[in-house]
Amino acid sequence: MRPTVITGIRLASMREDAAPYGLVEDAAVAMAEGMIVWAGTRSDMPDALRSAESVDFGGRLATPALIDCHTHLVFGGNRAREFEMRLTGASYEEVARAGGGIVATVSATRGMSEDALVEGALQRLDRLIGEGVATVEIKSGYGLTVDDELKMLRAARRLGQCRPVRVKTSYLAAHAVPPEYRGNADAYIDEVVLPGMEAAHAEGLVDAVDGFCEGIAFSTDQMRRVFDRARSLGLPVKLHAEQLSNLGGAKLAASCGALSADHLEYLDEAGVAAMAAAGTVAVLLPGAFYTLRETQLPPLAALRREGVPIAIATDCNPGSSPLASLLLTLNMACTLFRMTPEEALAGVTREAARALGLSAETGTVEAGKRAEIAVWDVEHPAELSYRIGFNPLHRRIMGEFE
Ligand code: DI6
Ligand code: FE
Repeated sequence: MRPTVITGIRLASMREDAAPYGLVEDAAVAMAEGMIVWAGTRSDMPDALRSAESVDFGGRLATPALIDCHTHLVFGGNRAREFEMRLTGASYEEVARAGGGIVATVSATRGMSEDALVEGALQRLDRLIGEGVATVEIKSGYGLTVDDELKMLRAARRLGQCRPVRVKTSYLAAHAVPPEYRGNADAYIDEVVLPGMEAAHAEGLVDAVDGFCEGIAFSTDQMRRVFDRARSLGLPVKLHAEQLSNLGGAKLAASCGALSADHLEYLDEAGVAAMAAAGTVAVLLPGAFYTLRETQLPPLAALRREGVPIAIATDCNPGSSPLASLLLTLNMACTLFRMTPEEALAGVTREAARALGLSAETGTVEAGKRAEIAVWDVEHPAELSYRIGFNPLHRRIMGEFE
């Protein structure tokens, strides 16, 4: 197939070896068969590409297409009522203990068909795609029976067929203890989480295994049992850790070679060191921090000092982060966490790809990666983080350029 070259772009390739932003003025990117075959300064372009068909973008900014590496995009109902309760004083944990919270979404999700779940999630997925997202991770975790977890994962897989987007699934049956197992988390793991994992894996529905390690959810010992089974099936693991308290979840995750540990407001030095040693990505979720009015900041200085890769994501879910905008997430990461716009953009491109085990395929604009590029009506990449409620996407390129 003949290559196509895009020109008239300022390129923020986000290559790690080319700070800041991997910026290239007057750049060109050549693609063929869905792959980037060459990227760089236009005047350096090999002669063979000069006669290729080219499209001029009039000086716009090109970045890697965005990656939302932590979402709960598939769910039933909404939790506006709980939002009201929290505004009159109840905490997230109190709502959860009173049978609301995650469990409320579980009953709504159990009551919905796979088709209805797909339809509901498409609304949110289309918002993300409309902001240049090409890859989205989607978790189960609101079914909490074998059949309902499978239903959620099938819905997630179907989303990737309904739209030109890459979906990576995470099996999150260890998200909450359902009411029928209240006080009996170990039995829930034995009777639902582990057999459900085997069934979902056998159907090709699982790209990674996740859990929620927290006082209102599962202990590190319980998560270790879940991770041991995941690893025996050859599945990568990740964990919601240190979101509301410090149970040492990140350390456990790192010791299991986790792709990522997510949330991390209460992460301590030992957890940071364990993640650094294991190469586990820190996925920070400013939408949940904002919604829960958390005041404990994730330990950014320590993460930076130890060289832990940092990604950010929407955590789109009906309770703690009803957020379907990755651009707003960039702004929140900068304003709330004091991340730099460059770190934030890396967090939804290169580092988000790393958090999903996709570094070889996507996350930067360079030869050998998939042709997944976002073209923006902005001059400088910091503008993507700076504005609030503004979507400057001009064009999203996903594989083939038509
Ligand atoms: N932490 C979160 O922030 C989400 N899940 C989790 O483990 C919240 C899910 C919800 O409230 O529905
Ligand atoms: Fe989450």
